[in-house]
Amino acid sequence: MFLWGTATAAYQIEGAAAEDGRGRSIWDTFSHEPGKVRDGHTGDIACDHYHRWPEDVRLMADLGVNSYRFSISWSRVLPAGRGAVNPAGLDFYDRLVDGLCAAGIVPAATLFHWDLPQALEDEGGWLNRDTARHLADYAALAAERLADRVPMWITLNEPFIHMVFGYALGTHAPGRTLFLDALPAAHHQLLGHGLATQALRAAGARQVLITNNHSPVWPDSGAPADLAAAEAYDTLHNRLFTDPLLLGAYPDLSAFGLEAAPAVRDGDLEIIAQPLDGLGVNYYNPTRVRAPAGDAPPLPFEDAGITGHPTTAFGWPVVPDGLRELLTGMKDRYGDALPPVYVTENGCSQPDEPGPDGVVHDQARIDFLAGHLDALRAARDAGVDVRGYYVWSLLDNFEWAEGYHQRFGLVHVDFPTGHRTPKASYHWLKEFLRTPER
Ligand code: PNW
Repeated sequence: MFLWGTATAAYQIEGAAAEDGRGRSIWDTFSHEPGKVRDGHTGDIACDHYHRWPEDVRLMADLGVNSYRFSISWSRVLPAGRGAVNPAGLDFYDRLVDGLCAAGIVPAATLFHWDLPQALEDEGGWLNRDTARHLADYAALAAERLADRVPMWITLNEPFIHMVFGYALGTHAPGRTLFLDALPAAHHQLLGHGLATQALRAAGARQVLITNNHSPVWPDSGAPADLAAAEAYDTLHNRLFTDPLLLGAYPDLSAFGLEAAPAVRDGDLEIIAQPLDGLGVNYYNPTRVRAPAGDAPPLPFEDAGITGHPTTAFGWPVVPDGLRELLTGMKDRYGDALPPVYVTENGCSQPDEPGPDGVVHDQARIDFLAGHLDALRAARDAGVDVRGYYVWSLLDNFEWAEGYHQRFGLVHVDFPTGHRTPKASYHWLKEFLRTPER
């Protein structure tokens, strides 16, 4: 059965930040620090999904999706990241999973969608190798409770974006500005993925995946310097987090002045490269890259920007065929080592306010989805084994450093009342999901 779903993440929708024993995460800390999130928005209340989840399950059932990708808040389940369990936290996900199953929706649970327990950050976060082991212990706990009903487990969401924004540039929690010294956070996340995979399987998880963010990379010209820049960017964005999983080795990092990936110990790559049941791929847009200006540039590439395409409210270029290019390119690169692919996120932000008729006429989102679904079809027809597609996102939600300013939902959410109204794109997708040929 092809999985058609919507995706969300705990900190972006749940709210109830201090309720029922939930511990603090790095996003609670970061969002409450003045100047970090636009207009001081926080996820304290968000979509109040913690209380309104039955309505959200009904919205998905009515939409006609057969799967839902959500994330578990680590600090709701383990307030200090390890040690004492918060039973009320596990109970919440238990109720949600039961509700999904009753509605015929296959749950796909992500363990880590960027909301590290603050207590673990205080010990170094992903710069500390021990965090990998704590992820595995948390994975075992979650799976022991839920794996009888949750067939699909995703260890990490976009470790690349988490490393770059959280540890290299500091625009996301935990707000560190380490630039290339952030790289141990790459290896420790991957090690955590490997250890968590073992723990999940031991606890009865049927399918284990990881979700990586990928972007087709376009050189700005055919000049050798631009080609080298594109290759360097491709290494960082696409290969750094996927080669170790599928090929058992890090890509060549010499363009970054490194002889080897930092923090790697003997035996780590065997743990990281265990077989996967699927690869989650998040696609938003391609990246055009050129050679950097100056004599001693900090990085071996520069963003050249993409013109000639429509853009989302975020300013991201809309290039539907990039999804086909990405998926067929991954099959070319990894061949038989590429497991079944699940597009675990794809979507766009739009300034969606209801019109005078109370309806959000998000035609640009309909065009976005129609184009990307065509590209998905083309990739499948070209022989890529794609088994799922999840729209980001079910609801307008807390869009990280942008707060509530970027709206990605198929369903409009009025903040802070939390009132939900399906947008035109929701009705369009519902029709799409009803058609037998897709
Ligand atoms: C993803 N980029 O993040 C995340 O998984 C979601 O939580 C998030 O809400 C969604 O995409 C929309 O932003 C990304 O700059 C953040 O390329 C940044 C990028 C890509 C994905």
